Amino acid sequence: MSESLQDIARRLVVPHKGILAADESSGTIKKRFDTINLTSTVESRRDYREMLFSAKKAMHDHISGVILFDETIRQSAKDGTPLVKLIEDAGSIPGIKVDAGAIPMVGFPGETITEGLDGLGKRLAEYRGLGARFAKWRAAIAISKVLPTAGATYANAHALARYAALCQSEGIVPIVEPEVLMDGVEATHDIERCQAVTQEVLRVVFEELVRLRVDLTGMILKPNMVVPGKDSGQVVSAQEIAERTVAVFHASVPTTVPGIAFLSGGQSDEEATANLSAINQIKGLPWPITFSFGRALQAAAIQAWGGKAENVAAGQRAFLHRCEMNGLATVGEWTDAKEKQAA
Ligand code: 5MM
Repeated sequence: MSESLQDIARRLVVPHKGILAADESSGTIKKRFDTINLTSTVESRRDYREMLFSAKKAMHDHISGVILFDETIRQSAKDGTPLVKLIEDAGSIPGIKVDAGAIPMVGFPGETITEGLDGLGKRLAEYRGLGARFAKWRAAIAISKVLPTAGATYANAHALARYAALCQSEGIVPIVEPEVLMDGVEATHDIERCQAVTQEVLRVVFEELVRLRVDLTGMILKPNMVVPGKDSGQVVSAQEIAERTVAVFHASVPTTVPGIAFLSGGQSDEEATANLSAINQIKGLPWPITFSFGRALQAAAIQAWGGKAENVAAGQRAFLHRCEMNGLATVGEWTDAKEKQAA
């Protein structure tokens, strides 16, 4: 018998584990490879993902699910093993990014709308056949003095809800990702503004999810943390970030949602881990709260690997270290001392 949406969702957010967002589209992975002077090809992308997914301890102990890009879900390792099987053999769940990216929204300067709904039902059925048990759709919301507008927030929330409903009808758990950007149009906003915008965006997203009859018990929310804009110059403690983020969730996220998994959004590796840990130190949270990091899980691994076969073990060690630190953060037990000691 196939697992229920609720079972899959619960498995994605078990303590000590979180989600690896390895769904960089071709343009994004090229940017990452540029930093190590590696040409992005079908083979180099495959080698990189194989390095991550075959990191046995990291994957088995700390990665509950992996978000893949269309190319990756169809690829096999050098020895012919499908990458999806590598993930499953580690006890992790394969997932798939199904949005087609964010494009400028007509009539809304500075804002974007995420595309990809046409034919989505059929694509989801195919991805399920390829092994995907959950999916992801990201909406990007920029902050400026006048943004976001109600129109763009609503349009993105509506698309997220249509996507989520389609996923559930295909037996796939939707990860709903409304990212309020820390480095958007101006990025000079303070943490208070990020808090207010995130709360309003989540309110509208849940309103649309309910309106379109999405089963809130069979989804995962992937939000941003409440942090100041990247160029604001504001310095805040992990504890303040944690308190403001949790306050937003209490105001906007129904307790029937089985779990929350953060994006890292351009924070440094250690900041993202420290903030996640501070959030999980808050008592009485009604949701399991974990990570669904892309950059904050991979940045060190990619540098240590450097695109060279002889550095696979070094890349996997760097990946394991971040996985272990974030695993501790899921139970509020990360400390700077553990970070330094393990490094
Ligand atoms: C890994 O990056 C994902 C894909 O980005 P593009 O479609 O732009 O190539 C991205 O959606 C990611 O899953 C989330 O934003 C979280 O990643 P970060 O790096 O913010 O933790």
